Amino acid sequence: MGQHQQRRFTVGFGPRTRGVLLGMAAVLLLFGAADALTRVLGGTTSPLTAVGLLLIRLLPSDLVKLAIDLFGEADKIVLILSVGAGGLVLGGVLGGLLHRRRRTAVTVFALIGAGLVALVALRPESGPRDLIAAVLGVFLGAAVLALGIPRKPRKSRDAGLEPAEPAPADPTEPPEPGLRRRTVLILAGASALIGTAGLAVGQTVATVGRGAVDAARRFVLPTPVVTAAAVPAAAEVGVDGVAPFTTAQADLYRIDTALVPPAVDSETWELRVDGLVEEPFTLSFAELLEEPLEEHRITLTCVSNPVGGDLLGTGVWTGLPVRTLLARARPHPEADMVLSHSVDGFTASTPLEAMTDDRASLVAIGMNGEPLTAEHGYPVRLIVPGLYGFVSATKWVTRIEVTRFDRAEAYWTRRGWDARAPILVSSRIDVPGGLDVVDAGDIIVAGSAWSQGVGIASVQVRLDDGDWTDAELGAEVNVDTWRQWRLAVPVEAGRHALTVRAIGRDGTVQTAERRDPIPNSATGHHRVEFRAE
Ligand SMILES: Nc1nc2c(c(=O)[nH]1)N[C@H]1C(S)=C(S)[C@@H](COP(=O)(O)O)O[C@H]1N2
Ligand SMILES: [Mo]
Repeated sequence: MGQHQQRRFTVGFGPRTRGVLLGMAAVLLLFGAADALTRVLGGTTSPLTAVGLLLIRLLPSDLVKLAIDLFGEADKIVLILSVGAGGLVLGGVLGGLLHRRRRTAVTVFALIGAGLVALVALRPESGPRDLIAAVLGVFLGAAVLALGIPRKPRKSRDAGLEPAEPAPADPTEPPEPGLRRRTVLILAGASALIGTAGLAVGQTVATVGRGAVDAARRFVLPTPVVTAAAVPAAAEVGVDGVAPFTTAQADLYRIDTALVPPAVDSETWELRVDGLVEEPFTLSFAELLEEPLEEHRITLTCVSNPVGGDLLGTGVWTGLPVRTLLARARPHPEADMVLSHSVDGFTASTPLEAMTDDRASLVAIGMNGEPLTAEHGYPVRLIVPGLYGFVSATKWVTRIEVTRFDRAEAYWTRRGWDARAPILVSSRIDVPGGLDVVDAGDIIVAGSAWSQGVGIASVQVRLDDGDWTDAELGAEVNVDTWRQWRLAVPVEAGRHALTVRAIGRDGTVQTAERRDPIPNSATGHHRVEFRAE
């Protein structure tokens, strides 16, 4: 068997290709094993998650918002896949370097491994379990990469004792790897498989498995001292296709900068109330449950909601008025802001007034009679009527810091968004849907309108360039919730457009001017085009 034959057999599978495959397999195994181990050990943040979170932090906020707009709830999957693809490319490059620039490849891999462990360590929500998983993943990845390190031909020490190895036929040919190429390929394949399976398991448990974790944590909400009245039937206008007045927690939009909802343990959770106050204090979850809790119906809204979008929802929230806690802490007279902090590093700046006046700002533990789910802030979040979520609705809240707007800045404010962002009067057409085909004649148009804290005075609809006509309103539940509306509109066959605008109880007419969400929400009238035949 000559060198000749072997060469022919390995066409396309030279040491470099093997290195590339091993490098990619090493990265897959690193991320996959660490991800699965993180779940098995009960941690929250795997190296993959930590890199994703770092990217969210580093990427321009416009791009992050764009991704949220483009991919909606799938934005996290897209991010994870991109991180994975980037890792594979990097692993391939390092593996390819193994046989000529071994030291560089090994050093860079070691640095990346150390960097990943450091990233996990730096996450506020991660603990020893996350670290152990990350370190093990890095070691496994390193072991696979090491398989590609070429073995130097034996020399000096045993030179005199054993017959020298035959010199390679071609002196420019690099030394062969320490293991036979078949073995190497099998090991690479197996590592890649294990890594992929690990990722699949890890990521699935991290997202889908949440439901089970939530269920395990379920506790019965204490009976509130103030209960919200039932939603009167007249609040719903009875048109199919209109978003239900009450949004199920599972259907509520989710917007946050956490890839995996942090797993916060209610046993160890604490809320610190401090800053510019006379009497800083800390409250445990058990203590919070003992407080006189109240129920309030409130429509939560995201500043990123596009005109006509569905980044809002309504529920009955159970919690303790924030003003009760602030009264206990006694803010200094110069304080004008509450900076609420979360385990995930998110912060929101809320005017102090919005948490001390008589509106229903809550330290909330439940929605629609159930504990919060992990996605929506378990165990405790804030809900403030009249303000967009990014300046008020901190999930997984752990600290209420009383401060001043000229001293502190919140997460999104540092990224170009407003420091204070009251919700603007707005409305949406739910029926007909865009591009629907309807029967000519009287058609029913219906949707929702909101102006939290102020209330909706009227909703007006216009067909094509016609006059604004007042719609019929569903019963008002309170000024902090949205209001349904409907109107019968006579239409002739052909293409048409419907436009809606809302008017607040303070006389503010929803502006027609189109504007991007940044810095304090999109504006413009929702317009739906359809055809009647
Ligand atoms: N900890 C934390 N809280 C957060 C956010 C976040 O990224 N992290 N996002 C805020 C934003 S922008 C909105 S609109 C609401 C959304 O709450 P939901 O996901 O429960 O609907 O949560 C707010 N609270
Ligand atoms: Mo938001």
